[in-house]
Amino acid sequence: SNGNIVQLKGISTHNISIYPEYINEKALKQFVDEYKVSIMRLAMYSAFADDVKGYADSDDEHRKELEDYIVNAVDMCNNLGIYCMVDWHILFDYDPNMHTDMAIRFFKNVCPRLAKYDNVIYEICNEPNMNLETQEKVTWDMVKNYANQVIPVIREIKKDSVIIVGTPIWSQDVDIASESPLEYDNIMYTLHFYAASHTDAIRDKLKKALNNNLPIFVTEFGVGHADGNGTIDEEQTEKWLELLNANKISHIIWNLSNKDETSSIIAANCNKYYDFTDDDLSPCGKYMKSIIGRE
Ligand code: IDC
Repeated sequence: SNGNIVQLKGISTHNISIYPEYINEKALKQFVDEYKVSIMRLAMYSAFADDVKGYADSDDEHRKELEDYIVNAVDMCNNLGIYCMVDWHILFDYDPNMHTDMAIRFFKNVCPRLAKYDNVIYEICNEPNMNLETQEKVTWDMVKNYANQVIPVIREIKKDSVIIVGTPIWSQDVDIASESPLEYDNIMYTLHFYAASHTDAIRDKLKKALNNNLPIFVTEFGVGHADGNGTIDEEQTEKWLELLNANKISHIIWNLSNKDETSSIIAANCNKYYDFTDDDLSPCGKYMKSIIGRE
């Protein structure tokens, strides 16, 4: 808002319905003070995943719990002076248009409650992707159709908040979005990468989008494989970070949990929710500290 260039770096939760405990004041304070985090992302799955219902296929009680959780998390982040990203995390509901009504309901409920905060960034569809049975892909026009219905709902309450829109496929086609951006102010576009899976070809998409002046936010990245597991690819991660940091592109690492998979930053045998020592961090978590902490 002051014309300064800002690059945010932070951590994404895993599914907040499964791992809610990690968002607490003590943990957040450590992330800010020690890890130098300037943004937290709240991944609220919109639909069923990992045996747990999402917002759209849940009941009203759970929906209210999720809304309260998000408001509380934004408040905690605000008290610590950091940003908080509210992520409508579509995934197995691959087309955002599948749950437009529910997304509108969600944003209509939470935006008024968050209106007094200036640290909120809205991400309206994590990763548009494809019907795995028919291989039919969600197009950028389909995403725009959804965005054109949801953005006005947020705008009605918060005129100038940053709103981030996912891109096809699994938030990689920023080049396509850059050829036909949305017609609103303060919109950014999502690029996601998992370093062991996504390399030069996706970086080329990013470069093309940057050449077309598309504002990009890497709202999720992994240092391992796209399935959240696999080995850490430090060489490719460093190539990505070089590109992101040279262009001051904000980025958020996946994920804050102790799930037994490569992308979790907490070691699988650690059952703490705060006061983490370096031994409590997984290899990804240790790498995370160096990624976020570097100048
Ligand atoms: C993965 C989690 C994994 C979980 C799966 C389904 O790491 O534990 O079982 O989701 O819920 C994404 C998604 C993100 C994925 C992640 C890794 O945004 O939800 O998390 N990933 O597969 N896009 C590319 C990779």
